[in-house]
Amino acid sequence: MKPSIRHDWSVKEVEALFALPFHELSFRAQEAHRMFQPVGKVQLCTLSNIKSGGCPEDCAYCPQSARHNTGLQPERLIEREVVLEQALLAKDNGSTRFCMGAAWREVRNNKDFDEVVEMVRDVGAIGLEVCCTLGMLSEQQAQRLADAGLTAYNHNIDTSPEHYAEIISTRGFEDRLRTIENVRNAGIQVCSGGIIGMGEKRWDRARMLQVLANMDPHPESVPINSLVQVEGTPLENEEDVSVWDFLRMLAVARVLMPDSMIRLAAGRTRLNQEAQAMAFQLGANSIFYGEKLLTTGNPEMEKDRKLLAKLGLEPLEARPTHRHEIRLASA
Ligand code: SAM
Ligand code: DTB
Ligand code: SF4
Repeated sequence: MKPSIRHDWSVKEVEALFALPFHELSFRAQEAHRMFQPVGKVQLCTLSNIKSGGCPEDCAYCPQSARHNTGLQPERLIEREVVLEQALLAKDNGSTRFCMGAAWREVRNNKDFDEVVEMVRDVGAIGLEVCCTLGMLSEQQAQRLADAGLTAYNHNIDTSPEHYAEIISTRGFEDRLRTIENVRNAGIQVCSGGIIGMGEKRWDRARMLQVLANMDPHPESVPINSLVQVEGTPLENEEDVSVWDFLRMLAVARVLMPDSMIRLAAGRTRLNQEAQAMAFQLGANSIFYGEKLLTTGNPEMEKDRKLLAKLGLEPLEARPTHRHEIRLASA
């Protein structure tokens, strides 16, 4: 019998998981993985930065904030046709989820949003799962995206509520939770995770995972990023996260949220093939696939294909939102 999925974790319990001997934690994570996840499958998600740079928020990690001098040229929303071409290419390359990111503080009810809604329709129509990450969102805006067939919305809590103000001053942790709630209420899957390596303590990592794990239901996908230190951001001189800490974070996330996709997200270029193999063994079952994340690098697709083949892992099939479901949701 499957153990029940819990939503009542205390920080102490989560800290205790972090403190387990590595192989003990590894066993717990593999047990959870085997019980709840399809064996031997990895989800491949491709990112597209549909609106790059010039963001008014001051997120200390982010190269796209207008407040940091990273030399990134702010751009307008890219053309719908270009996005469709990128999505077709991603599909040809074996991706099953396409995620569109915009460097916005929040979504506004303007022409750009109308255009994004059409992009969601286009990407869904070619049979890919569609994800967006556009900043804060009202329930009505979430509903419009749901009606267009959006599979998931990415909105990370980024760090613990206690460490949040050290990283971002232009919005609060509660704002993040409100958007996640709006996404959930619109019937869209929630994709929410965070970043490690931003000067937080192990307690903050446990606390961040506790917040995610006590959501009911859990976010369907949980990206775990390790900070990419970008020159010109306030966090440019942070130390690299140790590979062991990255692996532990993924493993604890797997134990807490056995039914969710755990995504080995930013920072993968710093992991060698053996460390990535270990991440998959500990329960990570989703990656960003394609040579670029939003503005920074990601492993080459050819290398990823070889790695998956070597490990006998196969891409997870897409479960796109079907047209009839869209009609039912909007009825
Ligand atoms: N503007 C929207 C928002 O903040 O929700 C969407 C785009 S934002 C770039 C998406 C996520 O990327 C952030 O929440 C953060 O977790 C992650 N991210 C951004 N810069 C990063 C970096 N340098 N290293 C690791 N993760 C990063
Ligand atoms: C997430 O958790 N990581 C992705 C995606 N969601 C949008 C973004 C990572 C961005 C890394 C820095 C960059 O490339 O700009
Ligand atoms: Fe970057 Fe998003 Fe923060 Fe804007 S809101 S600075 S795009 S992470």
